[in-house]
Amino acid sequence: MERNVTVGIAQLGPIAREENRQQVISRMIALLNKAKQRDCGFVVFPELALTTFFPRWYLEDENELNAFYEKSMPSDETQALFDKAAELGIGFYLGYAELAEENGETRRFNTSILVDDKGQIVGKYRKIHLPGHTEHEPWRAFQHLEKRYFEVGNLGFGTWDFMGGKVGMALCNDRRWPETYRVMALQGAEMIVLGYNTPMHYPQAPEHDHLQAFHNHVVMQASAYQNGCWVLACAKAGKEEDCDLLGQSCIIAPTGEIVAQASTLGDELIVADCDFERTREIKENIFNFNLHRIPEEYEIISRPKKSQAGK
Ligand code: CDV
Repeated sequence: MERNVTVGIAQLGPIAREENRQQVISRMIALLNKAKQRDCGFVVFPELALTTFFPRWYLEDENELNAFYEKSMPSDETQALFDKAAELGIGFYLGYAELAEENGETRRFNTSILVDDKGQIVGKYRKIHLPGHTEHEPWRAFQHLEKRYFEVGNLGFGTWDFMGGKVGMALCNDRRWPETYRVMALQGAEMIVLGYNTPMHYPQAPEHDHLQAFHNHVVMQASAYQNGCWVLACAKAGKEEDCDLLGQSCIIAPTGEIVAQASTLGDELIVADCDFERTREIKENIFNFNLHRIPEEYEIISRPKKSQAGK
């Protein structure tokens, strides 16, 4: 059976704080139309794709903060994206800020979903590795308050039967952690899809700013190879409200090779054919988990931390 999908990475350029959902969604729909012209069956959008990256501000007004979250998905505003994708027969991955009511409590998550080619949500992931800080730190050039505005995701790293393969999801900082990929690969993942917002400036270690591009690719290429997975990575890029965000959206083969890469810091579509069967080149050889993994020697990795998770 052929298990091949043409994927498009729909990198978004900067989204201004004043830009509303409708404006952003019309940019996304323009990329979906381009994806259709290039025969894509699946399109990846970035993390927190519907708004500017709001954790860069310390917001005391709850109404102002809540305006960046989605209370339902699809919502009245995002329905147009779902409708257009379904009309074109394209599935998609979308990152957004989620305001959920669970057991009578309001909860906030940095979330992504998988949507099939008929516009049905088939999978949801809530970001597990939240970077940044909880309190206002005025010494920084900009804030990174993901630990304040989101809870650690409570859905685990899942995989879904999707487009003829096994697909997993992650979000931004997750891509730097080897456990992210390995936990999904142990569940059979053949493709890991993720969106990111990565500032070029890292306030705690500015001496590493020139390494942002290198670190972005080195973690994803190594992880694709070590787990025999396709990795599809979509940036929000460019100068967003005085913060320079890394571009470099890419499609990485299970060999660790980059097969397509964005060349701008704006709205841009990159495309590649991804054959799920190519995962066998790695999964049945050098990283054949059944033959070569020695989990008895890895027990320390899964021991719980003493401190509270996420703090
Ligand atoms: N949105 C992110 O998770 N960004 C982090 C930055 C803050 C280091 C990243 O890992 O790219």
